[in-house]
Amino acid sequence: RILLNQIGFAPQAAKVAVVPEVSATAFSVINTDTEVAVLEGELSAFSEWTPANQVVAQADFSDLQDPGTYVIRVAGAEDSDPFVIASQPYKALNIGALKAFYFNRASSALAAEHAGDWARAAGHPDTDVLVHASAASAERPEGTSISAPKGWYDAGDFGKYIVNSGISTYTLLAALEHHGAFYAATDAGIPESGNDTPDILEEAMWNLEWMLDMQDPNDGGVYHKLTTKNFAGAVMPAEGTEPRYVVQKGTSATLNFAAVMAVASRVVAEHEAVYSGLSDDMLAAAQSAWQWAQANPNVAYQQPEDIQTGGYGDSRFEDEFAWAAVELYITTGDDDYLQAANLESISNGVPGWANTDGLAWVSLAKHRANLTAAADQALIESRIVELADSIVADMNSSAYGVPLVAGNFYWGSNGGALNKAMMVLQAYDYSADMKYVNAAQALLDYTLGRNPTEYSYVTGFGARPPMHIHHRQSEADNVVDPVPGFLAGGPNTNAQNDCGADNYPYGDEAVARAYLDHWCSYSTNEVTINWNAPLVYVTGALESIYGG
Ligand code: G3I
Ligand code: 9MR
Repeated sequence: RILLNQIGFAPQAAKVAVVPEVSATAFSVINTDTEVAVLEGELSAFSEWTPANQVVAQADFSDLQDPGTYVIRVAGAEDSDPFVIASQPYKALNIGALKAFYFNRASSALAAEHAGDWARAAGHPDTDVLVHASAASAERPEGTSISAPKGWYDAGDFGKYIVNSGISTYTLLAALEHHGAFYAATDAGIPESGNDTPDILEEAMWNLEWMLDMQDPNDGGVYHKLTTKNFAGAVMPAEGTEPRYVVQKGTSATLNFAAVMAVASRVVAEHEAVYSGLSDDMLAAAQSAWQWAQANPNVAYQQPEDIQTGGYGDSRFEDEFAWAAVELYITTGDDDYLQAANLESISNGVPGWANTDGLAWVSLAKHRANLTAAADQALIESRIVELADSIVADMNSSAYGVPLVAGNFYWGSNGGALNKAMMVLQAYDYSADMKYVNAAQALLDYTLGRNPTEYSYVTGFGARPPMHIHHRQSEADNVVDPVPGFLAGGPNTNAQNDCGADNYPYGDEAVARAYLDHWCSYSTNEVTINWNAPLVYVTGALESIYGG
């Protein structure tokens, strides 16, 4: 099959399809209404993309800009899926991806008015959460009850994990900070839509309110997670009624919290009339978390013996220290935080829940016009541009035209691809060079169908989306379609034996095909907030850049 982005393209976007090995050397683009070929072109030379073990050529039809619905045709191959060229091609996807967060809200019923077929009862009030032995303190002994409602379920499970909430919430807030005009005009159809604040901020607020309750007011430390002892079965949220605990304070959770609250403080400050006093409270919370981490700089999360849910353990803290310091510096203008960030020793890289260095550079670059004189502007630019140029180079040497290499196919690879897209877009801000936008477009194309599994990896979007994501609501709700707007984790070469050894298409060692659309495959087909967040970011950024 000819592979491409199954949704389509903005008129001025780079447009590429991938063509399997055939003897033809030309392609045509057919308007599906008229059956007329509106563009004919030469295929690139065929070459191998090792992650897919496939020899392919590219059909570049960027010149076609007329709005319409089309397919790509090559003699000897099956036609591509139909796609559109249209203005705002990713507006609905951006809203869907944001709305996935709403669908994963804890402590709230979802009304049919907002949730449609996926309306459901409230689950996990989390107003009576027990302090686990690992989190006990003099003021809050083991078994004490605290209240920490709201927040998003992390993923297909019902846990609420601070570390992963950190990058996810940051990415939504960054989307708003970077592309405010786009989000001011977005109506996501959530309960708060129509008030005076952007929906993306309202959605982030659902999690920020929970995060604030995860800080122990007695010392500023932040609990690593709020969880049951074991994963629930495939039940609806309201049926997940096992006791919930807050577990162990740690350095990584506390610094994630500090970073996100520092960002939230400056974002909320723009809406002081609505959130009176909250900006100051968030900054104070960020600062007391920072103080706790100064006093406890090396407390790695150790999963207690009686807790089996997600670990999110991380023992490298320089990146979280740098990120928190940078966000506090940007929000306060205090050079002491800049010094503490020790930026010369911090590299830039594609972020993930355990690697937050890149987030520090993103924030510095975006706020560069307002930094103090002590900031090394040349260093910031070089960190951003060097990473982006390496991504562009990977795109140019890939037969698929997609900047992904064999090492990128780990648990959550689709989230990794979109975080890469987010990072390459930061360089566009410095030079307005479209090569950076084209690389981000290629990565989005990859997740929406320009990949060897032929899936568009987002539920409800594209011709061939996943139907059986590892997501408890989707599995338990008796609705055929999964909850829409979720990005599946994607190919994973370290896939667990979660569906049995015979059930994986791994035999050919094509790493980009190591994916299974089945509920059992949590290592390739789960969904999480931290993979959906860059889907929101990238779709909003491309809409904002292409305009129209
Ligand atoms: O980052 C390294 C990379 O540098 C290296 O090249 C690669 C090669 O092995 O490994 C990468 O690390 C992987 C890491 O994910 C990447 O973030 C680990 O192998 C992999 O085991 C790890 O998987 C994590 C998984 O939990 C198991 O711990 C996922 O990131 C993480 O998203 C997932 O999180 C779970 C929660 O625990 C529970 N809730 C659901 C959620 C999603 O499945
Ligand atoms: O559903 C769980 C998923 O959220 C996690 O990412 C995954 C790995 O920690 O574990 C899943 O839970 C499985 C458990 O680990 C083993 N028994 C089957 C569970 C899935 O049904």
